[in-house]
Amino acid sequence: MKKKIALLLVAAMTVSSLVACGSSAAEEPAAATEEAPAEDAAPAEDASAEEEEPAEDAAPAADGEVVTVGFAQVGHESDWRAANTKNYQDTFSAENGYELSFVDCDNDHAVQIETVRGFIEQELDYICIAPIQSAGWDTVLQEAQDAGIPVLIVDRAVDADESLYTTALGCDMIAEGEAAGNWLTEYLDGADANILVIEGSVGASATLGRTEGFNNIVAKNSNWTVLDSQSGDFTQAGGQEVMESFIKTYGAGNFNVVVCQNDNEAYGAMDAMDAAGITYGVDGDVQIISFDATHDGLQYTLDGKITCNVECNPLQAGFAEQVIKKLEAGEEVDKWTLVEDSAFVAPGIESQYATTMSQEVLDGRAY
Ligand code: GYE
Repeated sequence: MKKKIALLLVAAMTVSSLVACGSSAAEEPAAATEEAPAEDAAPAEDASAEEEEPAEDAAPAADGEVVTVGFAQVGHESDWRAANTKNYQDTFSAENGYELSFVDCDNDHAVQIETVRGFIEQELDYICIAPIQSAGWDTVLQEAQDAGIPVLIVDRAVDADESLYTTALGCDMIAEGEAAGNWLTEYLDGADANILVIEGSVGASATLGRTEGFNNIVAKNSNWTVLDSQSGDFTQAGGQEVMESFIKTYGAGNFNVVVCQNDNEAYGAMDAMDAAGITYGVDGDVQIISFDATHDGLQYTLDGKITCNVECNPLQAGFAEQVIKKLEAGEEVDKWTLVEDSAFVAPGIESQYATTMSQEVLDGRAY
């Protein structure tokens, strides 16, 4: 059924040449099919896609054929990523009528591009890309389009022209950054802020968006200073390293807010502050803001160590499957699907922007 869809798509996009199928694809992808990426993948019972829109139709392919899907995943840098990977593997399973070629691109843009070329070469039915960085996609997206393979940009965004891909889905990263800033404005209630930011991976839309959104709110608070902003690469080790260097440079007592652009970085930052004897959390000298709101991140929020945790829902595969089912049925799909998220604050804090953490909220966390 791949060819059928391919031809339909190429026709719909009025792309001039049909003979470009196969394109200039280079080598095999880095790996294929069910490569296990993360050491700490979420346990099976955590993987239920209960926050997703349910996929109603039974069989994905009307003609009963297996639908082949390539997923060029970012890597295995975080708990969020592990939950996202597991969700894709569970959703695009053989039992559900799919053959998933999963490739962990280990946070390497060049590997990710070659992986997509490999998928094109294999003539897969659909390609999902979670872009490591937002720049540098035009050429390979054009190659996929020339080959008539629908591309779903998932989780993070690309800055390519939207005519080069079929659909995009994910959280609104700028809104997440603004949510963090709005909560801080409310919480500080006019008090000064000396802020250190541990950013995510350089060039990732999750990093760019969260930074831009937070800075939009910083600009509205003349008594806030961002002392420094450095990448911790979305990893715990990166978060710890950056925090250690911040502590050396700025010294304890000279900052009162640390923004970590994901939970794993926050764990590393907490380790660094523990080692330096700096107190943090609702009763400490430093307030930590984190992003993702994974199960462990929310445990720290419930414990009052992370004061505010802005959610990003990793259970996104159901949205991708819905798009694929629609395309299989010859239906039109939206260009953009927003995966909604919210925010959580430590017990004792009331916020118009966030839910106050409780054991019940934590128990209901699926990832
Ligand atoms: O916040 C981080 C992961 O792209 C939203 O990537 C995702 C981010 C997430 O490594 O933990």
